[in-house]
Amino acid sequence: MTKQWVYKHKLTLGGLLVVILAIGLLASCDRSDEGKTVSVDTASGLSADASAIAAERGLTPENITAALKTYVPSGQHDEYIMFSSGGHSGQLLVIGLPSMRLLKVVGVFTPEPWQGWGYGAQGTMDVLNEGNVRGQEVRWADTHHPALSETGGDYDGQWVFLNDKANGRVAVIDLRDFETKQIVKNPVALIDHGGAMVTPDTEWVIEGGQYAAPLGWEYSSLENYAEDYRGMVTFWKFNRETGRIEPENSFALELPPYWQDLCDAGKLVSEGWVFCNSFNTEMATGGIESGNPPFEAGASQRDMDYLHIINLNKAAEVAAAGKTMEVNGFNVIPLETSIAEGLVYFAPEPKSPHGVDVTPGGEYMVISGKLDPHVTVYSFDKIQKAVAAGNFETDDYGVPVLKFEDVLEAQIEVGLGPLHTQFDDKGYAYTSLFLDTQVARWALGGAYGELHEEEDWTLVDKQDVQYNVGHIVAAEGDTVSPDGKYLVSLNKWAVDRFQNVGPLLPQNFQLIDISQPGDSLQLLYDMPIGVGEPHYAQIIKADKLAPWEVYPEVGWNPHTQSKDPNGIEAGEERIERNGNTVEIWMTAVRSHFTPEHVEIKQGDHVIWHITNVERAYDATHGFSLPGYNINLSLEPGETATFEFDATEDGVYSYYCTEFCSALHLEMTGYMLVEPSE
Ligand code: K7E
Ligand code: CUA
Repeated sequence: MTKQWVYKHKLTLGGLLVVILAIGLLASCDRSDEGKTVSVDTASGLSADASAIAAERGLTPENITAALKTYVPSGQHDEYIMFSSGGHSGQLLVIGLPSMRLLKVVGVFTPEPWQGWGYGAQGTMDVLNEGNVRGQEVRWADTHHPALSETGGDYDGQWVFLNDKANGRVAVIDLRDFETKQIVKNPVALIDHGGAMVTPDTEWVIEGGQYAAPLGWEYSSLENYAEDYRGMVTFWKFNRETGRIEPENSFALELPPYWQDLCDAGKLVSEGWVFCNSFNTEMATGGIESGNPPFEAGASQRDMDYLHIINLNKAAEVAAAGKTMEVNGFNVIPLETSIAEGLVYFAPEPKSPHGVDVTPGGEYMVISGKLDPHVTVYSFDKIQKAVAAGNFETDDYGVPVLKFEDVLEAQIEVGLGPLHTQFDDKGYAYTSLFLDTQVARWALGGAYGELHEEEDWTLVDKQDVQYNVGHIVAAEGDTVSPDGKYLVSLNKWAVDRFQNVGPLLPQNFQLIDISQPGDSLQLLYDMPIGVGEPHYAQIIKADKLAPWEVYPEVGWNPHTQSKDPNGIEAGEERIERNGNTVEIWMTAVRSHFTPEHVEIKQGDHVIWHITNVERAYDATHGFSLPGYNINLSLEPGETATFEFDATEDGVYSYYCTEFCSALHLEMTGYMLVEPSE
């Protein structure tokens, strides 16, 4: 029977591998392996045991090769790490490749109890409060695009940035401890989309807008759309020394009220420039209920929208020279200044575009029009020549519009609903096709033509995915030196791929082997994502990450990344009262808190510091104070502080929420709040 299932299937690469394996093993049937006798099935090359398992489970040769390519044995680590947006969860997902194992869900915009993110610990509350919107505590996010920090256009494994489309925010996550350090709220726009993307040395974090509104989202009637509503793109200045975005050194560009979509930074030959898509250049304002065309029709009437071509280096000079206006205290370069200084050019792009992706060398910008079956490739060199020649018309706002034929390099028919493009090391590009629910592999031209055998700018292969892919992401796929090897398809629909879990289904991440040239794409693995709808992800070589095993010193404050003045050593524990304020310095170690009794009075204000004095890898303690909504995660060396008013009297058991030792249940204490009467 094993013979049957090898030859029943056409000899794919996977099948070939099995056969090669068989030939290798034929030589030693019943060979002795570490003293054990292994009998080998001569047809499949698998041991008799493995053949029996494969037969029992109905696995095809393709299944078996996929399993061999993705299985990571216990104790071994993945070769790549994928950082994925957590969608509506507001978090960042960390996933190992090729195993597709979920390693962590990092708390970012949304409280996360296990990490003690947003449950009392001062630093975490401070960061979440930075993300408040005009005083509203916004505690969810629609995260779309994570961006790994780069040095010289390559991921350097130091930071990740993540945007929140819903409330126009950007977060900074430090990869020394995988914790969020900062959230900035965009002062100019309530909503964003084209973020976060970084420039090749992470000097700037790009946050493009989306649905136009008056700057600062001030009120104005939709009748005044063309005059009062505006688009924007913001450039956040990132300080690598402090690991923080500096709002005072950041700026935005005022743009026409087209709906800016994704952006990408130029690199190498196009470094210093930024490219953003737009749609709804029709400036449709909807109103189906009043007999107007609905948004989706009104916003897709024109054949062409505008690729925004931005001279970021020059814009930074103009901003530094103070040629800005202030919107909510934030520097904005007015549109007329941008036009006068030559900061912004447009190029026509078909048709309701979505993704813009710059090739690894920075020579080409690949655009996908959602309603156009082609990808359109622009040449940076031609853009520069067209700008220099001054051969352009202007849009209604006076922005120069370069001629399509002057800047076009190629158009490749890839299929229906193209969205996003990624690159590999073999001169191929990959474009997601939402409507065809496929991933297209196509051959780049120019300098990349030497890397592959196919004709330049031609379609090479298509891989079915399940179902309706949004973004795709290739290993190191946004860098100047992509690795190829793996591609993940971030599918919007799962339908029948997994056990039915009710009407709300997970999304489906599918791992695809892109290591071989030609029409060889192979689907390897499905990973359900049940915590929100991720949009984009980036994949970094795991050995570029060097996070701490424990915090550098006992008494470490993760939010300042330095020793906390209230961090203590064992033996320094104490409780001090000053009027109505009680301050506690506590330590945690296996398997006790010191002190174990905290006696206070109703109405006291309590300031409580806890230091985990452990130096052992993975010796984390939790701290829960029920009734006061406190939960901390105290990683080895960490000091955390929380404050509260003891409004309620009673007996409160605080306890460790991490199963840290055999006597973990005994790691507890009493807080006694004596009634004030
Ligand atoms: Cu296409 Cu926000 Cu990048 Cu979703 S976006 S898919
Ligand atoms: Cu410490 Cu459980």
